[in-house]
Amino acid sequence: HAADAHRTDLMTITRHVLNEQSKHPESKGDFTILLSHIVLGCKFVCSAVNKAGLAKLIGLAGETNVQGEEQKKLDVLSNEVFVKALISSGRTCVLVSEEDEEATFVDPSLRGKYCVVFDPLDGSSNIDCGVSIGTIFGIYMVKDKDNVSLDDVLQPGKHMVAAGYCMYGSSCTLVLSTGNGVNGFTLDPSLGEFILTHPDIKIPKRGKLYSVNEGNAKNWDTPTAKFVEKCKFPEDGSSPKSLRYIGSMVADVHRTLLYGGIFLYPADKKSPNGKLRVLYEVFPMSFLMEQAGGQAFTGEQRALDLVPTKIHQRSPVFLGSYDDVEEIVALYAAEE
Ligand code: AHM
Ligand code: MG
Repeated sequence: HAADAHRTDLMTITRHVLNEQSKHPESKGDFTILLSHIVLGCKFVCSAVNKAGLAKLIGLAGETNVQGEEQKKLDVLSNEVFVKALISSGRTCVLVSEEDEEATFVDPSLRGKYCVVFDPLDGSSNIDCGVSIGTIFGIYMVKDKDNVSLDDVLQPGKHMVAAGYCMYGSSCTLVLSTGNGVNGFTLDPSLGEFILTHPDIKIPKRGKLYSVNEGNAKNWDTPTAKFVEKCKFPEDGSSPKSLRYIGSMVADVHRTLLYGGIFLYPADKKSPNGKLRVLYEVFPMSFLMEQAGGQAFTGEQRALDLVPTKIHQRSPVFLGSYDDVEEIVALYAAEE
């Protein structure tokens, strides 16, 4: 039985990536090693998030515990774990984290050919009430290992070689693309391994859900306002869409990827560039959406074509099912 084969022939994330890389004869296993360090970071954060309520890890940055040691907030702790894991992999040269103002340039002795941009714990304002949060990452390849600069990460998203996220929810799910489709893996806590549970994810061509912070509506531009109005009062006789908004990007994007629909964090009068960060939020999620057959748009262009000029730059984003994003593209085109 196929189900039996599944139970006894476990496709771990490492095995899956090794299979993919073996199609490239020039591959020396560096990517697999890098990924195993990212996976380690995700497992650490998963375990810390699960214990957060118990261990009182939350909200204690700057305070001291009974041993007189400083307790760290979960996002600070997660960042340290990722930075150290990435450096020690020996496969990275530039790191950009949402938690660090400056990029980290890895010491030449430990340098490898990959640049990693990441948000170690996105949606951390949701920790205290147990809502799903996640880690988001994108990976670029450096041009010249001996001549590394910020230009290596100030690249359009279409130059990424891989992107993914890990969601710490009712289960721990890692979704990854190495530019050849999208696959989802679920952590089996008894094995400590991510097992392929969602092979070759494709987003429905059109969805029944929209996801946006409507509390910002009074400051929206015309295309965004028109689009959301059409979700609620369709003019073509179709059913209205349902609203789902968690306020945690990984969870909102994960649902959009699996069920279809559209997620938007648009520009508004108060935040002309929206809220989400280009390098480690907009790009990785846009990369995954395109790889799953959906699309991602900034209000001006294909999201992955955007060329960032600052590492913490923000951009509006509309991403999800192909046909749903096509509608917002048309509304912006009609504005011009
Ligand atoms: P954070 O980096 O401060 O955690 O903010 C990012 C989060 C995203 O996960 C989410 O999509 C967005 O902020 C929600 O913003 P808002 O509360 O404005 O709706
Ligand atoms: Mg964030």
